[in-house]
Amino acid sequence: MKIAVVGATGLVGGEIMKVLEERNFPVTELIPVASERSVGKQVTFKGKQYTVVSYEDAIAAKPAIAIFSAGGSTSLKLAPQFAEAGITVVDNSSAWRMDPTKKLVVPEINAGELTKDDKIIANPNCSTIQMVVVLNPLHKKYKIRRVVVSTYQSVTGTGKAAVDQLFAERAGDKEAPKVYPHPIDLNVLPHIDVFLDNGYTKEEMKMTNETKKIMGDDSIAVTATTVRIPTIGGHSEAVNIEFENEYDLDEVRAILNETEGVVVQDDPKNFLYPMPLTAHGKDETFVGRIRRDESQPNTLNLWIVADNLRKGAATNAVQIAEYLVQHALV
Ligand code: A2P
Ligand code: 11C
Repeated sequence: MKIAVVGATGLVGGEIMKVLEERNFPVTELIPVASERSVGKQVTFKGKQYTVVSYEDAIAAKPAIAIFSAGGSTSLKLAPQFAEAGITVVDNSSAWRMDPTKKLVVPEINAGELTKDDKIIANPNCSTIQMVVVLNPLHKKYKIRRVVVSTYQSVTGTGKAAVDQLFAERAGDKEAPKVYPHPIDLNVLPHIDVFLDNGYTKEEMKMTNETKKIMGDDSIAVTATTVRIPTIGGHSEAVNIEFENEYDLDEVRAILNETEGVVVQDDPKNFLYPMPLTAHGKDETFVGRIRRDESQPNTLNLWIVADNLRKGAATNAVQIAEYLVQHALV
């Protein structure tokens, strides 16, 4: 199967090619696409060099699937052109997620909604994906009323330039180009994406709105504070969950232990809990620090970590593509 990767020279694009290779996705021809300035550059896939082409050449090559990770404005402009040519787009950007005519998919939760007619499929935001894979099985059992989440997000979520800023600052380079409005090394920024009129950031509202759409339940209240920290391995989240019904802590552990794609790491006495360093490069979502919120009934605290470039982006997108192939939807 011919597969295009749009944004192939970026951080997520590189990860998508790695994941396609590792999971042995049936790629017969890879078509890497990036901006005009990268056309002609080489990328490596399965030990072979591939030349980056323009989006026009990619459409002409008629891949079955195009996985996009080239930012929202590129997606808004190019995804419809690919779809029009009969190419199914799996899009990592925020461009189409809340469009009521597009599906927002985390395969473990709602891939069953996909049909042959879905030509642009949205991949959720990284911080949302890792949270919902843990919330969904608990919602099914105990019904979630409200979620309060604070995030600790990797600079890799911003892209290559942000990783460069962190390491340049660490090396003492004061002249290095800045993508954040403040230093990021030895600092914490309560600011991810742009500020909105309601005082929240766009990242915070993504967590609220995308969660309801993926889990198919508008009654779940979600409030978020999203924070950038100087780490690269993954995003971490402190999550407080209020259920409608009583829960049992051992049963919560058992449910999460059985949930596909979730790994419970919860042995604090032996200092075992999820961390970005240990989640880095992994496809699973890690959960630990599972404990009762003793301040009110039916409420649980836990800590979730995942590699935002993997399950938060590339892995989830490739899993959607796998589902399309396995169910003959492309
Ligand atoms: P390029 O390297 O040519 O700029 P990151 O988020 O890591 O910075 O990566 C963004 C990715 O999106 C890169 O591969 C970048 O290509 C690609 N990209 C940016 N603008 C466009 C565009 N107009 N058309 C196709 N790809 C684009
Ligand atoms: C971050 N979550 O960590 C963002 C990156 O909507 O796909 C992904 C932005 C998005 O900065």
